[in-house]
Amino acid sequence: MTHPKTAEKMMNGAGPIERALLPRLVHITEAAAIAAAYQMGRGDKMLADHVAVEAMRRMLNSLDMKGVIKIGEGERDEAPMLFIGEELGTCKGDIVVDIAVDPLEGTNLTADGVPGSISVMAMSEPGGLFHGPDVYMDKIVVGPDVIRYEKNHPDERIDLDAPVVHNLQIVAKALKRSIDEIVVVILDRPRHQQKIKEIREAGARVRLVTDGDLMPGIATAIRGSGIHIVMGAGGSGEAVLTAAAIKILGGDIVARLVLPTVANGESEEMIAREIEEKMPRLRTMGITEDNMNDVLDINKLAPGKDVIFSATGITPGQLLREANLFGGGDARIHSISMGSSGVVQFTDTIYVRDKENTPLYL
Ligand code: VTB
Repeated sequence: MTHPKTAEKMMNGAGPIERALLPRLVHITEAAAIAAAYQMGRGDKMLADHVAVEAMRRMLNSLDMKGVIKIGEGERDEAPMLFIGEELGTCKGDIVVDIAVDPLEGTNLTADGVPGSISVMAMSEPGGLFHGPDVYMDKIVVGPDVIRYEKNHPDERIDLDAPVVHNLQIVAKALKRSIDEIVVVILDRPRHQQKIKEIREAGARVRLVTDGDLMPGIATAIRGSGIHIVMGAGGSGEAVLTAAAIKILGGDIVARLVLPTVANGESEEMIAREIEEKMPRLRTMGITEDNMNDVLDINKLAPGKDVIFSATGITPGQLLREANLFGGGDARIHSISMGSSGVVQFTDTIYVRDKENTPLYL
């Protein structure tokens, strides 16, 4: 039998962005993660974020491309770098990309030296990633088994507006297990109290995270991670980054924009102030009071055909090991990167400058 040449066909079918930039992308999140790892546990989240941002920006500017930040560290006037609209790259060649970054996802986690922080980014052709405002998205993230189940049962779909138990039932049936055996990840916030109660009443097990529900979202698509569904409202940028990865991995995400003051149950006055502050800008993005509550599916969140994604561990996580630092800047670092062709790489990279003193071991 001749072999099916699957890998060759996938590699040759990759889009221009994936071909040119996926191998570089992982080095960008590695550089940011190493920079942040040096600030791990120092209790200074601003500093940890700052060095990660600087490293990511330096690396992005070395790429032969014309890129623009669509999801970044904030608006131009509030973020000195990697602000929304910032243009990056050498502008050499004809690659043009939209960029979504979170140089340090989990600033508190890094500052406290506790698990779950990563450096993460995605790129696509222009228009390939949802260009949303920096508010929250309420969301549900599930793996490919659920997609397969939904295809075979068109009346049963993951639904943001359905009771929690409805969604847990679908995940349980898709994974051929009972709800008791399902693990839900959700951010530990007062705004999620009711949802957490409903999840527990439905019988599922809950893993509360203080920060960082992006990697857990990706973990729903990876068997053996022990995470089956992610629920709850978190940063909208993180939700788009999750969508980019989960689309490549064949899972699903449904989401809806929500203002933080609304999600966190703040006073009418605070809500009114946030609306006044943010709506003008939201309108420039095509988001109005009328369509703000629309459900965003994966094709809205990550419509791109040539999407690439990379995440590197800083502190230990479910999928990624922590960044190990050796003397003089040498480091060993663990990443997941992937592209629309379907290639998914786990890379265990060792930067060995000092070959005599940095031993390589398996
Ligand atoms: C979420 C989470 C992030 O911020 O976006 C959260 O995914 C936002 O919620 O990892 P709060 O405003 O309640 O913190 C993080 O925890 C940090 O970016």
